[in-house]
Amino acid sequence: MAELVRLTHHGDVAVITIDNPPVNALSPGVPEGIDSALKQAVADASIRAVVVIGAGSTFIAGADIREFGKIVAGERPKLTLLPYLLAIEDSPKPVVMAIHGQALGGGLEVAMAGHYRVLAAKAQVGQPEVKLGIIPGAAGTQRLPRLAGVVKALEMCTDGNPIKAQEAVSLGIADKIIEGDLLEGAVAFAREVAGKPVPKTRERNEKLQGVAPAVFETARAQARLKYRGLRAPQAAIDAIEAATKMDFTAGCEEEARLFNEVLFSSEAQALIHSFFGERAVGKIPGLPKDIKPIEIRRAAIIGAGTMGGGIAMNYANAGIPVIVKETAQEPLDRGMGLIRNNYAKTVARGRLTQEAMDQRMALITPQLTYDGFEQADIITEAVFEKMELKKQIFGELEKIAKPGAILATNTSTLDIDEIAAATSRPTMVVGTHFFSPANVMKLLEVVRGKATSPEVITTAMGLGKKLGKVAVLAGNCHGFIGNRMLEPYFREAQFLVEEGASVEQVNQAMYDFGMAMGPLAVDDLAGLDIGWLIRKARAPHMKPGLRVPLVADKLCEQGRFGQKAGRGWSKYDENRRPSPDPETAALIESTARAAGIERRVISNEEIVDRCVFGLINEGARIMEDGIAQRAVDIDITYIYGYGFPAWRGGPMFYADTVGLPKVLARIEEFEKKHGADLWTPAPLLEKLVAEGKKFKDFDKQKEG
Ligand code: ZOZ
Ligand code: NAD
Repeated sequence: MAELVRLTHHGDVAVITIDNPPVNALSPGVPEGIDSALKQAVADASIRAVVVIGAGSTFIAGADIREFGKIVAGERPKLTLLPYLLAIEDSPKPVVMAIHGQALGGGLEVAMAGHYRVLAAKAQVGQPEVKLGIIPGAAGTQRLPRLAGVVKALEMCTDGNPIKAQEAVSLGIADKIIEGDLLEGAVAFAREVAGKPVPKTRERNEKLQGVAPAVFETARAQARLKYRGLRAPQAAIDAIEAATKMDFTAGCEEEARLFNEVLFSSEAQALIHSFFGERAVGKIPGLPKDIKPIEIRRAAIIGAGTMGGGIAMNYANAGIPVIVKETAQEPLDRGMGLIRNNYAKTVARGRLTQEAMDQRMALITPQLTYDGFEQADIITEAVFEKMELKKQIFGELEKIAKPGAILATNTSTLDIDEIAAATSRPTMVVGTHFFSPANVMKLLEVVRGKATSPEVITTAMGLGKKLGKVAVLAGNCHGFIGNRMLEPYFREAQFLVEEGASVEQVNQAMYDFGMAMGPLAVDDLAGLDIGWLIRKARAPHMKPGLRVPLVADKLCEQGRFGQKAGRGWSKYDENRRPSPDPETAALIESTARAAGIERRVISNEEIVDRCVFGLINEGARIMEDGIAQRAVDIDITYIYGYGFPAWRGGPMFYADTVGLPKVLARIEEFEKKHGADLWTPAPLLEKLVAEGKKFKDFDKQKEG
């Protein structure tokens, strides 16, 4: 195995290089390696200063996140990074940290233990631990406020976002930006400071003085709002407050106590699962590794509605020219107007320059013809959700698209194979299911048909990354992964109101569980007419006598299509603020009474269990059917596409956390009460329970 840490001499400067690909994480052996190299450098009389640098594309991306799971499982002792960092700071010879790429988490903690920090112009530094449900554990909460000030440290440790080199220098986190060769610049800098007394971050207390207690109270209140239900941001604030109240050693002890508390939390396990899950979904078992993706230089979209417009923005944002075709001038103008408005809002918020907006708008060509489609590498259909229309369009595309162009559909439910059969090139057909609003939502569900070629699958998955999305691969069935699971979720939400819960109670219970919005609020936002159309199309295929929700169709018959109509499950004012709608409540009651449904008091626990266990049971079937490759694919789909709380790890991880025997028992209870048609436990769930296994064991087996 290659050495994790190397020591070389550049004249009178020692250079310690960390070489632990891909991101120089502080895996076992790295801190020890730095320590031993430093000891050698200090003992060497020919050396006057030390530079620490990362090999490859980055400095240090933090602790090795894989180790955390082992610590929690009791397979590894606690990490002890702090003593090594104290040794760096206590070095009598100056230690210059030379940072390119990222210094994140433990990486920034290592950097702050050095006496100086120099940065490459594109470097970034940050304390992203909260995103993993933990806090800095090697004095980050004690050293960062000493360098950057308490307010900035609070911001960086609670939002977890990195900052750029220039800001790091102006805040005092780093000393200077090196233009040109970083190592050369760092060595020259080290020579300049050699022989001078070494500044120690832990002894710099000026920025800790006179901080009003209100600063922490405000930070806590903001974090409660912004990071609903999360403990780690609060713990990070506690640790930074400790830095202002205790000496450095006591502050570090307090930080370690808080670090251990959060490390063992279910929030941290879930967020760490999400971190690796987000990366795991890109790995597709069974696809040859050496496939060359098709290069996407030009794109075209059919339909400039809600989705077509958002998808066009994705391409423009990635610098890819895109044509948008409509049937008539009016919808085309409306679509382009929406795109322009969306960009203008971002400019007004200061998140985009006018110049960048103009460049992006210039990449989008609106038109009523197929002109230029023959040059597109990918054509995405985003017209109404009607099979006949989609087939007609794919038939037309066949004649226009160049050979080798990907023919994608944004359908949310329809059969990809049936659409593909409308062309003579089914291998080129794929579902690229964007989520609304497509310019914002991070999920891209890539749907493979039975004929979709490996090149097309690989390209579509890679396209997700190019467009800044997380792409998950799904198989072809009604609703694929995400919307198929949504069916029992929405169904139960509606049954619950028919059985006596109020619309507000159902929404609030699911919001309190952690969902971004309650299910009936989502329905109102998306538009009740969408589900109505789908239900009408599916009605002939439904099992006769099966209990179906009764109220949604009635709301639609009255034109209560949700937010856009000002009324749906709730009432909406001109600012789209909801309030309870007595007319809806009366309609629910009369409908339930007429259907002979007994109304009763329903607990929030029942609401959560029926909605979430409905999702989980269908998720297990989806795994069994091979529609989802792994449980983690479902988790990531739900976190990024449906507002499932990442700190619960996604529905399948949540089921593992609750315990599959408990989940099964509750589903069996629902089966007895509400019938086998709706609640028969998924055979995979029963099998895993019988074997004493979890969904995550299923994933391990899949990965071999
Ligand atoms: O990978 C991106 C990133 O953001 N990584 C995570 C950074 C982070 O969260 N760091 C904080 C870690 S926690 C910490 O450091 C706690 C702490 O305070 C230490 C305290 C010690 C304990 C004291 C106890 C008392 C990054 C921006 C770096 C790179 O992005 P890219 O898009 O270029 O690449 P990715 O994300 O695809 O990553 C490439 C491969 O590297 C794996 N990886 C990344 N960061 C890792 C890591 N593996 C372990 N540990 C990390 N910190 C990543 O999973 C991916 O692997 P493959 O197998 O999918 O290729
Ligand atoms: P929409 O009604 O907002 O837009 C559809 C657009 O397609 C309209 O502007 C219409 O004029 C245009 N159109 C119809 N026939 C056309 C043709 N032959 N040529 C060119 N343009 C044509 O619909 P939407 O919400 O954008 O949905 C589009 C697709 O995306 C559907 O398949 C839908 O199921 C799917 N989808 C929608 C959402 C959502 O939340 N809205 C989310 C994911 C997927």
